[in-house]
Amino acid sequence: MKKDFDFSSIASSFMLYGDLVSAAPYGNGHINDTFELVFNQSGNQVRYILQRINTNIFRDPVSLMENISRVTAHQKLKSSDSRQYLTLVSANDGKKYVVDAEGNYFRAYLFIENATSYDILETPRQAYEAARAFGRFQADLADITGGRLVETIPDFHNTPVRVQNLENAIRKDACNRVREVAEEIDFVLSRKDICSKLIDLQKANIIPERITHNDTKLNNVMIDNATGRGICVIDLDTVMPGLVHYDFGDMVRTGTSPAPEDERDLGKIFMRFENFEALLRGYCSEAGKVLNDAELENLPFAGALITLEIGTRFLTDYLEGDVYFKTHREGHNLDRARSQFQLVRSIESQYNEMMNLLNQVKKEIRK
Ligand code: ADP
Ligand code: GN1
Ligand code: MG
Repeated sequence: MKKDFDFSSIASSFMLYGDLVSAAPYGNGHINDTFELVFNQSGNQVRYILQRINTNIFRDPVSLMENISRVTAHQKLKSSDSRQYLTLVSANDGKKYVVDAEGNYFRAYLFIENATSYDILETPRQAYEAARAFGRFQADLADITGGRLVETIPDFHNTPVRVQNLENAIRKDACNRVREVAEEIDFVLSRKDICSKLIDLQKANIIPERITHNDTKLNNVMIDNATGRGICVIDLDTVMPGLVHYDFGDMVRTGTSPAPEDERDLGKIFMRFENFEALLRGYCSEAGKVLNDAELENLPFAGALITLEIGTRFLTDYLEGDVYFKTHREGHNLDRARSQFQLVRSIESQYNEMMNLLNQVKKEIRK
């Protein structure tokens, strides 16, 4: 990560009061550069989050920030607790972002104190709470006004396009890595027929487009340290029109395995059914009532599909030379792809149990 940004100058372009005490990298995101800023405000230490938007990935940062402003303003209307939504700090010129001399886009948020974003969930209760927060997020945004949100990354969860990208990367073989990963490639291509299932249901008007978060990795929700409640959904760059399955699927991907996303010991990777149940119940407690039958019935499938899709993206990035996701060691993206595929196997093997539970939960919702 580039570290020599002029933090004093950037910070002074935002409406932040006091003296900047420190600026340090923060968090484990794969995309943006996140920093913790500490200010001395009349003797009190106050923290802020500063982020440099990754404009290689988000090509239209101005529209992206417009999306985030609209989303957070709408959330504010729905909540009386300011820790339940992100608050952007305005720049001195009234905009919600600052561009530095080198053309980097920065935004600043109030720091949500006394809350934690977990890379690995410790208890099913945390899974329930995180999923409840994401469910509420979708429900709150259902009636956002002002027209369709901008698609910040087109085809972000278009799984067939993601597989197509993998096939292109195989054909190019830019880093001569294809020969190492025949098994992984076969894993994806042998599942090609399931990849368009959700998009086909959408095209047939069986499942509707809604406003979704699209990056519901469990570390993108803050859990209150004192109450254990899921309080605030963060990382709003990909909030845009989508299918609810994209959100639920990514919760299953990141909220059910006891091992990290880049675990190399495949024996440690599996879906904990009790976490799946907690995610399903937590999510449905907020979003269940608005979902139609086809949406509900495809939630178990979504876990396998989105895990396969993200694994495919890691594998593609490995073949392309690690140009998209931040990596911290040799073969990091390949380790991530392998772990995702192991999790897909585990999710697939529990399909019947997931459907039985789904039918039970559906009856409870429809009562
Ligand atoms: P990325 O897109 O790179 O994943 P995130 O927006 O998720 O970036 O931020 C990275 C990490 O920074 C989060 O996982 C979280 O721990 C922390 N974080 C982000 N925003 C806030 C905030 N407003 N208050 C406290 N912590 C935050
Ligand atoms: C990225 O930004 P972060 O780290 O929350 C990625 C997600 C992937 C995830 C895999 C914009 O999420 O799509 O699922 O890594 N975000 C983007 O860990 O590509
Ligand atoms: Mg994140």
